[in-house]
Amino acid sequence: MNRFDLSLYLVLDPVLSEPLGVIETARRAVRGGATMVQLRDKTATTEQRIETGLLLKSVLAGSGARLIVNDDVEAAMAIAADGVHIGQGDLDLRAARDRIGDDMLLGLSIGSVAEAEALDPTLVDYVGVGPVFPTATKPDHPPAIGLDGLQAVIRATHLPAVAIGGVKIGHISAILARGAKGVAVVSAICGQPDPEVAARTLRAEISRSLV
Ligand code: TZP
Ligand code: MG
Repeated sequence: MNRFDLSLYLVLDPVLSEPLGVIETARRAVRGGATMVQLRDKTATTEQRIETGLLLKSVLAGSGARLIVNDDVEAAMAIAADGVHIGQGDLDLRAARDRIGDDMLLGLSIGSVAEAEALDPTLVDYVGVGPVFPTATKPDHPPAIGLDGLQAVIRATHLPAVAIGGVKIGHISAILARGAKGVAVVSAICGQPDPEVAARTLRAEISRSLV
């Protein structure tokens, strides 16, 4: 299986990435140390995700950062992305794994111990756990689980976990202390005056917290 580093996982939101846009935001964030980049565009078509995804791929080339596509296996396959991320109920995990094969990464969103216990760990490479804190970025999100909830969910799965939802720099040391391998952020990078500086600052705090 593909190696990957969850420490600073950027989830791109096209609206929040204005005025720079997702391509320039990703370029700068990776320069600042983002290790994973997820294209998450709920309203785009597969063709549009392929177009954007190919541009992202060229921007990430040589950086070591992994490119993940949210919820669209066909777009991920078409651009030969590093992986796909799916939510609860989005797609059948087995069908997604069968379609992408063993070499692409498969990430799954979970938000409870029950969801952690229900997943087949042989199908999934990592889990996104949250929302840890309330966030305006995902208006319809289920109740935030907090740091204790994060730890409980992580302990219920042996998969590497990245924490998501309302994550700001001040939360990083507590999140990593609860067992997460990294943080996934939208608004802490997208729409920041300089996504490179934002990413570099987050990355420095992650490095400090990991020692
Ligand atoms: N899934 C759970 S919370 C969330 C997603 C995509 C949004 C996180 O955005 P932000 O701005 O980092 O709180
Ligand atoms: Mg989804």
